[in-house]
Amino acid sequence: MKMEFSHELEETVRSINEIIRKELPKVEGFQSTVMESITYSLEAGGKRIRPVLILKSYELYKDRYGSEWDAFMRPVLNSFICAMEMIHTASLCHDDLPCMDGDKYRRGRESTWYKYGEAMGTLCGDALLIYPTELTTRIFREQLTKLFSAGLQASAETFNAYTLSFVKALNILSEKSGVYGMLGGQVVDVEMTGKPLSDEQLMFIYKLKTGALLQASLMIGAVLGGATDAELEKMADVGEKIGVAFQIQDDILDETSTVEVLGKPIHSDDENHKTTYVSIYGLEDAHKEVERLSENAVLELQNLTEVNDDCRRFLIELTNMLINRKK
Ligand code: GRG
Repeated sequence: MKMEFSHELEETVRSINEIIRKELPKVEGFQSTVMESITYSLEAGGKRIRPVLILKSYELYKDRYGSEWDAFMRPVLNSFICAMEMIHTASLCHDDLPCMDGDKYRRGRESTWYKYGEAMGTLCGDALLIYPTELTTRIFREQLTKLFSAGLQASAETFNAYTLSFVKALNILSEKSGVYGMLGGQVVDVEMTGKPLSDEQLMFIYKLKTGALLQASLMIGAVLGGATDAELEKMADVGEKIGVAFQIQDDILDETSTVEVLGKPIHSDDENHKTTYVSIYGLEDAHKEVERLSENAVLELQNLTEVNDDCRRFLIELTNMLINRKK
């Protein structure tokens, strides 16, 4: 019997939280404060949208290559699930700093810098940015070591396929986080604060600042699941649309929601003199654009071929949920 979407999402998030908890660096040593702040930031109850996208886009493709592929890739996938949530959380830590938005509350509790001080808030973000490389490369190395020490004679072809998928995934994660991704979008956002934006500049910010990590999540799952380059392109398209829709919905919520529901300050765009889709086009057109982008993303998901139908259905429901989300 098929699980109801909301129940399946809850179960998926629960399993993702377990995966993340296992990989948190232990709170120990002279530098334990930074580990404590990492745990605090990561366990603050985010929605885990990006990890869910990684997991489900992996499951769209992974059946093609059988259980051997899955046995090798699953721990690698889990490391990317943690890595993505860490980088996302790093961006929230830095975004909340007094030199950026100066927000004191996030995810319903004190933001990291407000609880641990500005220096530790900065270092926590830095740590969450570099730990993903440490984690993903360690897990991949361990998987390769296991493969060889078990005496399994992986063919050169299999070895190359694993390695290529891993390198592509790490490359996507880095590129979409950095100057050609989230960070690049934030740079323009910071520089243009208080100034009018052209449509092109606004879309640049939305695609990069918010869209890049959501897009990267779908791409990383697909690449670890063994999708072809052409299929990867399609996931990139879907991800971009979901990403921009997600940010416009974020703008709508900043205007229409409450601190209690969002767990962070409202009207912050206005107070920070940010030009947003809502401030340019108004709420009604913003709603319409979120719907238009999501419908297009759903259409593209429906057109994917040779993918797992249950995962496709889940991703379509998730896309519909994101446009109607209240937080
Ligand atoms: C750390 C590489 C790096 C760069 C820092 C500060 C910064 C550059 C970027 C900020 C990017 C940013 C905060 C974009 C907003 C994206 C957004 C809408 C976040 C909210 O995501 P949700 O709703 O949050 O998924 P939860 O709390 O549910 O995880």
